[in-house]
Amino acid sequence: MLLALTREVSPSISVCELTHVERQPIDVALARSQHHHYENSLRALGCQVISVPAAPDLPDAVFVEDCAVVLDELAIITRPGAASRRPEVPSIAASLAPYRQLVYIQPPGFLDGGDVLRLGKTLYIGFSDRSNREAIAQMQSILTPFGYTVQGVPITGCLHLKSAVTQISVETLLLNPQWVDYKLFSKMAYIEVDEQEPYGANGLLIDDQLIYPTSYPRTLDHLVAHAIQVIPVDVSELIKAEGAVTCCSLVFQAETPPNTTT
Ligand code: CIR
Repeated sequence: MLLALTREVSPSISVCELTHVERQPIDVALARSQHHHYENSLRALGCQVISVPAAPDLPDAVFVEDCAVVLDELAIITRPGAASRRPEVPSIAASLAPYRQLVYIQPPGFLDGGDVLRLGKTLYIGFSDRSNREAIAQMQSILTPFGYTVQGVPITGCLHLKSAVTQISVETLLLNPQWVDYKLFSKMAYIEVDEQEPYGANGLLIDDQLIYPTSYPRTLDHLVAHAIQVIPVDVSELIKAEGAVTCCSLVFQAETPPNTTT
């Protein structure tokens, strides 16, 4: 079945890492309620939600995507680019251990899962402040034996590759052309974000349904007009922490072991 690892919003989220957005007050109670709705959307799409132990002192702990890249054959445990986020990793690794062989990114490599876009057997990895060439080279040597191709992708102006581009259907990407070059993904069709919604390229595709933030209504309308099946979620408080929808879960196929919580 499909599992989704998530972790609750930390009470310290207001002091999260921020790179490209200005700090604004975050309503923690609202962020938590939005996160619960997000988890319910995952459940409605057939996921069993597994909770990683809370980490109240780690402001960005809700953004579990950055700590691992889960593939069918193994999970790569990352070394996040922001040092403040590295203590998030052991609990994510422990939560994934029942399901996958774990392989770790080693220093001096660093990598955030938000920089990794998998399209079939190709992993596109953003060269960002959070992911370096050393880690991308490690990904290549870990994954080549499993038949994957790893390709580094330049990005500008945003935090992660998946801030700039995500997959929204089998053959379609959603992207911000200011931040990433669509020609890198020439086998795919693409839809651009609305000019007024530069942060709107992050959607979470589960089967043929797209979890997508209500904060980007113009882009949402374009998606619906292109017959994308959208599940709208309000994650406005998580967006203030420079997150969106892919970053709040790790979704993968697995047998369910006993004693898991939903
Ligand atoms: C950070 O800067 O690390 C967090 N405030 C936001 C991380 C969002 N992660 C993601 O989109 N994969």
